[in-house]
Amino acid sequence: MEILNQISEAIIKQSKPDVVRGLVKEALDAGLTAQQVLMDGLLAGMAVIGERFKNNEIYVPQVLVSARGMKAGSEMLKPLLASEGVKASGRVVIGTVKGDLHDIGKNLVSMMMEGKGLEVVDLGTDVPPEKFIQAAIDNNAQIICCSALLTTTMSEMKHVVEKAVEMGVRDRVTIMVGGAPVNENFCKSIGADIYTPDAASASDAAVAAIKARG
Ligand code: B1M
Repeated sequence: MEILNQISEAIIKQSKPDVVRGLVKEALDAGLTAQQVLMDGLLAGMAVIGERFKNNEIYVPQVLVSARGMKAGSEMLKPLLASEGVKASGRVVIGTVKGDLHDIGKNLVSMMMEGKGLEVVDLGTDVPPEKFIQAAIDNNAQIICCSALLTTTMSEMKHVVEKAVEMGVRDRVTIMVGGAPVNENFCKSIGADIYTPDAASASDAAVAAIKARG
């Protein structure tokens, strides 16, 4: 689909947020779903940026500009993703762990969860373990979601699990973990409850976990 390629190209070429917004609008007006625009337009472009960053073909400033375009586009999709979803009741506290400033994946998880009708309390980035736990207590949340994109920060997730034990709420919260360097084995090794590889499976797993809690 030509318009999806144009959206992906706009992200790759670091186009201004207004350009990305215009293309997203065009795609939606043409009848594409928010999910298609997200996956095959915005995320497809961001995947190319990730590869180029990895290969030192582009640097932090360029990645930041692409990330800004991605954010502008995905914010337009947020209400649509929500209305495409199914209502479910439950509350989730989400954040990127201490020392880590990556928030694009975390924001997607958050959006998909809202799309499933969950209430999401987003703590942002660089979130210390005690803040996750205190927010879960204050908001009476059933789930804590931790995102990490760096191998140097993923170990902070273990501290979140330990803090939940220390603050006496471990049995009251399901702790979910995710992000590029995280996997199932790591999840088990730190005593967290659920690992999912992407935003869609994270939102499904959160709904299932809340249902299982009754
Ligand atoms: Co950074 N960065 N970055 N970066 N960055 C990575 C992660 C890296 C892999 C690039 C590379 O070298 N190949 C590398 C990490 C290496 C490692 O640790 N193994 C890296 C590095 C090294 C760094 C810095 C240290 C660079 C520097 O300063 N020298 C620095 C660290 C800053 C800090 O956090 N303290 C840094 C900075 C940045 C920017 C600020 C420039 C920018 C972030 C902007 C922002 O987030 N607002 C940035 C970006 C954009 C990236 C890449 C290019 C893209 C990340 C992204 O947003 N992907 C990334 C390379 C890459 O991933 N290929 C890279 C798109 C996003 C949708 O995917 O976040 O993986 P992701 O989320 C996925 C899943 O992982 C999952 O769902 C999402 C999709 O559905 N998911 C969850 C995420 N959280 C989940 C939680 C869940 C479940 C699923 O449950 C709770």
